[in-house]
Amino acid sequence: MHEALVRRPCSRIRRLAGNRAREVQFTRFLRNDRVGVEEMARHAAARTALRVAGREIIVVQDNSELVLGGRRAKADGYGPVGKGGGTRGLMLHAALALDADDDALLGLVDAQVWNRDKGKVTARRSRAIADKESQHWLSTAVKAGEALSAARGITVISDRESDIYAHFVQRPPNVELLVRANWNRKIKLISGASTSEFAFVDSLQEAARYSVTVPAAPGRKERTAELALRFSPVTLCRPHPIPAPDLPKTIQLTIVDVREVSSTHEGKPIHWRPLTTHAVSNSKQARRIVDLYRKRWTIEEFFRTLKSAGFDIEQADIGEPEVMIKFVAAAAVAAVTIMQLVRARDGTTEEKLIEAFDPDDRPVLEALCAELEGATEKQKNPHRKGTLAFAAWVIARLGGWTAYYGKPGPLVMRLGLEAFRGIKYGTTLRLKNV
Ligand SMILES: [Mn+2]
Repeated sequence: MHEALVRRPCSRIRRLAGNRAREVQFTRFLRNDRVGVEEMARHAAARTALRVAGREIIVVQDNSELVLGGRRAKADGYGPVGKGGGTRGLMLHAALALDADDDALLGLVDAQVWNRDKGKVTARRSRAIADKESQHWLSTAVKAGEALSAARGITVISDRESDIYAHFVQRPPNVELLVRANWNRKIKLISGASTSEFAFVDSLQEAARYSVTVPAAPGRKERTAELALRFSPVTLCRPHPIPAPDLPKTIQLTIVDVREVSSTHEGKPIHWRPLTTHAVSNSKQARRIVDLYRKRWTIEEFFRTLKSAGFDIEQADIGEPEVMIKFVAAAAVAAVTIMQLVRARDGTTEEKLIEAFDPDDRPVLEALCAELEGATEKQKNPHRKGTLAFAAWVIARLGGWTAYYGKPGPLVMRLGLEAFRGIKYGTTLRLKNV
């Protein structure tokens, strides 16, 4: 299944399957009760776990809505997504592991896919949904702690949606958290008095200033931003109404505040207040917290790969939510491999081939490389054997990239993997003398 997903450039199941017999086979696979999302996610996390030993790991987690349609999707039984309740689809919660030092993408840690229940959307109901869905942040942190226990350290990073008191107090002992603050919580001062979190941060002395390059984004040019840094330990008070009476009354965290000063651009200036369980005692450490938080964008890139460039998951034509849920999970696993190849293509990260391939793939990739290389320097694989960049060059060439123009993207990588799996399957057959 995973192979077929990375092989086919379109997620419509009929085309994915290729022919009627395979369509039946696929649908049977997806309908099979024993193949659940949980099992697929656990399997992927176990593969990721093989790569984390002794490394400093960050796990970036986030939610994404998969919009599948309006009235017809509703009739098929898909729950509400997006604002207004007019659109229907599924929810995906995913987490990826990265090396904190060299940013290498190591694999999927968790994927949860669900269909919101189909009742009327009322304020009270959306509150209940929010409470239930907040559990995904907590359970991903638990899974990360279990699956990646061989790591030297684990920091789980997430955006403002996950600023949940229970998230901080119930984290596993081997997991640090880094969460962008969302709520202006009550905090306790050393004097015993209390104040609000954001007013407290505003009153802190600037600890340092530094400049960063903010990359271009849709509707925004690249720019240099000057940032002012503040940080302090804080004691957060348990929110009211008490979410769960057994939670401790306070928790000690560190708050870092980074804000853009001397802003000349028109957009909103940067202002983040990351909360973390890491201790921070100087501005260098505070800056590292901000730099770690910026690595969260990888999970956004992952959702983009899944939705557009790679898989067009939102165009999938599957009328049964239960089947679609499994399809999304399988596509999530495959999308990580595509991203690993796209990221490795420039050869700047020194990632090894085994971060994304099986050991027996290596001789096949090297044999293919020899065949694909041309006479000119430009047509030679510039990367060292055994690196993921070497594999990415081969896969991109197989996917139709000429080595002359541009850089291969997710679609080329998918086509290349399709070809590679086909060739490898062929060589396996030959070796077995079939
Ligand atoms: Mn989010």
